[in-house]
Amino acid sequence: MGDTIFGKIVRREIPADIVYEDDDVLAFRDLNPQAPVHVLFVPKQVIATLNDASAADADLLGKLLLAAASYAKREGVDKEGYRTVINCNEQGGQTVFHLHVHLLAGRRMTWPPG
Ligand code: DGP
Repeated sequence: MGDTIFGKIVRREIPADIVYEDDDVLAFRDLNPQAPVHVLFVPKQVIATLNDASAADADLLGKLLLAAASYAKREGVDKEGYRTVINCNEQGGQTVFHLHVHLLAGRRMTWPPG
């Protein structure tokens, strides 16, 4: 799988505002935040897109979502609510090909997304 800017962040080769880490997951603030809280949850193991995930990645995908939910609770935005997003490929709006879950909170989200 190709390396990306997120691989460099995972390996600490470039800086990021890291807010959470465990054995499998790293979370850091988005460089171009779209909400008052905008954090990216990435697996340390590279999966390029959701299309590239398999049954063997089920635990890892679950860990990403649970890490996002735990962070939302810690930040105190769980009750008012938040959005989690995985963009996939061009029409999904994916620009970095290292799978990541966006956590967006702190403002009212619109639906449908643009
Ligand atoms: P996506 O479009 O779903 O692939 O989201 C990629 C996000 O990554 C986008 O919201 C901007 C963010 N981003 C891109 N480059 C960097 C970076 O170098 N550092 C950080 N913290 N975020 C980045």
